[in-house]
Amino acid sequence: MTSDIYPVPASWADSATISAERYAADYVRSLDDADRFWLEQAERLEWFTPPSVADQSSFHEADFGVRWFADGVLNVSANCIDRHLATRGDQVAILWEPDAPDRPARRITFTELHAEVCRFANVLKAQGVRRGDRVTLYLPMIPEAAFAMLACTRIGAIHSIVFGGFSPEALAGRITDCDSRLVITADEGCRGGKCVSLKANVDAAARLITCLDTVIVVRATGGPVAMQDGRDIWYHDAAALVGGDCPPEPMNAEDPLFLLYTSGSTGAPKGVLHTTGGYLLWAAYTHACVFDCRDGDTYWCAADVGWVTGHSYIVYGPLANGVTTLMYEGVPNWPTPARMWQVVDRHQVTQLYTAPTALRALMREGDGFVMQTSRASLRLLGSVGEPINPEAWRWYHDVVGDGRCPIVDTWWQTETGGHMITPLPGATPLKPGAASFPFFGVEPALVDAAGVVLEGATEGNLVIARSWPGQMRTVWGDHARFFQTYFSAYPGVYFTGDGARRDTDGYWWITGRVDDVINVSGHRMGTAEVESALVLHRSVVEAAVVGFAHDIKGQGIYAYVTLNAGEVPTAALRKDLVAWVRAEIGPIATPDAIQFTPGLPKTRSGKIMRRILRKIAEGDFAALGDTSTLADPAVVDDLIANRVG
Ligand code: 6R9
Repeated sequence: MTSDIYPVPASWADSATISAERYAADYVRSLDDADRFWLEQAERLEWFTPPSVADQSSFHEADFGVRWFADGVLNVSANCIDRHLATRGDQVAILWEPDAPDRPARRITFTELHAEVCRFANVLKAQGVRRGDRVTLYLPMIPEAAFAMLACTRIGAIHSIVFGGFSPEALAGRITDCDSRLVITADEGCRGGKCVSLKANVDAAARLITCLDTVIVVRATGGPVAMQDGRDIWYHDAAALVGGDCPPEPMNAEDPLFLLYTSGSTGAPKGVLHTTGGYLLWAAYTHACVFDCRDGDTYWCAADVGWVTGHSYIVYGPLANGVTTLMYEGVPNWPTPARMWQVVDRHQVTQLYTAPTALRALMREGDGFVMQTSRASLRLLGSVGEPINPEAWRWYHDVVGDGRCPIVDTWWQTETGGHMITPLPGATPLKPGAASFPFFGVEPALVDAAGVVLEGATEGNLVIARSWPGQMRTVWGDHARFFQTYFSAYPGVYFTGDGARRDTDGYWWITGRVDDVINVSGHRMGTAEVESALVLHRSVVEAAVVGFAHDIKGQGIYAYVTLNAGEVPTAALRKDLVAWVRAEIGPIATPDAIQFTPGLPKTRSGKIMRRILRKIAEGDFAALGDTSTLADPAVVDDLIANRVG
């Protein structure tokens, strides 16, 4: 690990909202005088009824629950739009850059956003959507995705966004789990010059389920679409029939805001539920402190709205703060590896927030593509999604940012709603690869396997010792699973699933997942999900999936597959299995390696020893550890001999 320290640049130290002194003082206050601190922060939002209480949460089984600002009443779209109209009506709210660089950008002002969102909300109402109903969004990265999200919040409907890269099967599972009767999609989504028919995927999903009765289709590309009578409606037709006025629905702070499905170490993806007040405050406050945007800034978070990063840091955080947010339809390296830097120049981007996997892929193309652009507008760089290796960090800092811009390496999760451990640009001297210090109100701790709290410079399992406003409230339809997943391993604290190290200067370094979750190109995936997909194939009797270190993706997917008796392992079958997993889950779950094996290493009680499988996938045969508890130690030799490298 590196010990370099990059001091706070003078330009930031002089002007940042949060200085080092302010961070130190307010962090202590946020823990020692938490309720007062959070009621003060809540004033950042506009409430119909301001809250009189802050934290009423408990992580203990007897009175378990997460609750914040419980008597407050507000509306998210009013906070993200209406309250800016008087002061920023003509300012661009959403600046949209299309996939193809020769197509025009779209600039939607706050006034226009208000009109679009009100109209969209009225379309939903006309379709019978009411407070508390679930609406599934399966959309490309077009402004209508943000309009639809905000329209849901305006009328108190709960949105559930499914990433456009998920397959019809995955989409169907997420629609039925929350019993959503309406889906909003588009004709096609285009990324990297290739168009995918999202509407056709919705049609395929609809054939697998029964709850869906309305599909609203946004015309994005004009590509071919089959409309089903009585179920499918063009958005532009429906919009022409409704009025443009839609007052925001007063919502309780603890009313559900959105659901987002995410992978865990066991079972099917779970619907993470966030609520109205705490989530919005967390998104807005972290966004304000971490990115420190000023009037005139153009802030770009290069994520997809299908992931939590897109929710909190493309839409809700920046818009709540009245910041111009750039939304990019395409991919980082098309039509050229210079594309991201060209977008930065074209729109004079001031803050850029992206993922290490994109940086590693672009870094590999050489510095030339970066150097042909100016990037002089950039003041701050951000990283999210996985640990950033020091090499990629230095390239980002030295080449992309010309050594001028601080990097905020933000550690957080779908479950946390927003940043948890992160540098603040005016307060934190940086160490490449360290997430550095906890945000206000966040109390991280390290525990060993037995749950004993570890002090000083050490490494362990990362837990959070108290609630924070942006914390998820439940797993949709399964509150017991919420407790079981996050609060049962170490009683009284929230278990993140990550490992971390605290160094002698008190910096926090995230070391990666300690459970059966892997991180492929910044996308979170349960190994169990890929295994379930594999065993659905008629040739497969058993499968075990592990992650392995991958230069670009961070982690790759390595699958061990046992075939049914009589099945012959062939290259064609291997190809077929890869296609199968892509169809079951989506391209993001494409296995990088499939190894056919007559058996898996199991204990006598039948538990698969994943530790051994991980080592073999890594090619690390020397350190397999104790294999004596295996029912059949000979499988290990076969696994080593037939490793796919
Ligand atoms: C925001 C997001 C969460 C998991 C998390 C951790 C990894 C995210 C990180 C990071 C190291 C960072 N992770 N940011 N690891 N440094 N800056 O990515 O949410 O998709 O739920 O993934 O991603 O392992 O537990 P999500």
